[in-house]
Amino acid sequence: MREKLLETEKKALAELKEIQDQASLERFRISYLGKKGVLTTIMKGLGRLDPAQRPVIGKLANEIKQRLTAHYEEALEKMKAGSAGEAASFDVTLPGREPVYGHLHPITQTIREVCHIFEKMGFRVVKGPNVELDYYNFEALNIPKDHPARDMQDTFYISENVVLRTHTSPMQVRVMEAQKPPVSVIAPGKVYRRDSDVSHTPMFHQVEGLLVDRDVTFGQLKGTLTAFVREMFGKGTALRFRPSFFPFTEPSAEVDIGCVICGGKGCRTCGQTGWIEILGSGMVDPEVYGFVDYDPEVYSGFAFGMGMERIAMLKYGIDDIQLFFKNDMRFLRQF
Ligand code: 2U9
Repeated sequence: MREKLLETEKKALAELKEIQDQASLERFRISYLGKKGVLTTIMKGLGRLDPAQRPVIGKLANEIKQRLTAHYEEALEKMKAGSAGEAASFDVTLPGREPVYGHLHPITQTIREVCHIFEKMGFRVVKGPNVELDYYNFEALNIPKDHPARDMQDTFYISENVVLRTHTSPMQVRVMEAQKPPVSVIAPGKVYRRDSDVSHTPMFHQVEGLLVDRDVTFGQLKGTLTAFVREMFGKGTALRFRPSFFPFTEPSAEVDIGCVICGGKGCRTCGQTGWIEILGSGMVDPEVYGFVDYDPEVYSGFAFGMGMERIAMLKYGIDDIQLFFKNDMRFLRQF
């Protein structure tokens, strides 16, 4: 027992010599001097010794505990003085470390810029659920059950009647359901389609607009979108309206702007046409009014929709949509 005690003391002192930080010092205290520490455990076992041996070994154990406690306290004092010295030698006049500032993602910036332009024209921003009822996403937008857009290939189904919205249009239906005209809203947000290649991602961002009132005309649609394009892409931007088809608008038109890359001369980006499609639009199909209890004889309106990734790519001259979703700081820092 005597050897065991002396050996323990030797080992503890060797360990204490190597200790450099307060956490290790505390661990040392607990393991040697604490209530469940080595010395206390040894002392508890004294009862099993020969009665003649007990006082001798007990005394030795006590002495060792006292010596180790003194060494421990000395080490603790030294360490405290050391860290105070370190603090004293710290130069408080050194310039601070520059924090890394973040900023909004380029797509968020683009959404805000687009919304702001329409807000200045009197449109109100509305937001709604990304998980939508089939009714709001398709049925009420005059997209019947057998329409190809409803195919599992194009739409993410949550269940038979619930989908990830494929456009933000359901929100406009909800607004019309809730209020009578005049309505002028802009609906930004994420939309989902089962598409993934160099120019498509399964989730992207749209901004859609809707304006319904008495005597709304296609001329007003043209004026509104022309004002938007000129503010977004510059005063001199050329634009044209091209006939198109959407189930929820009649007549429908796609809007092209003069190619931002070649200035209209013809290049790879515009497929040598000098024009680039940026959004879709049209007069709200009277069929849609039937679903929200608006009288198509009294009211008319226009709607439009655009993809934010596409708008941002054109505005900033980016040729790969995937860059928006890779979180590569070398790309994001530029905005
Ligand atoms: C209601 C009635 C009509 C919204 C519209 C488009 C035309 C359109 C596409 C542009 C590129 C979607 O992001 S994209 O792929 N959108 O072409 N969207 S009219 O029409 C509505 C919306 C709601 C009640």
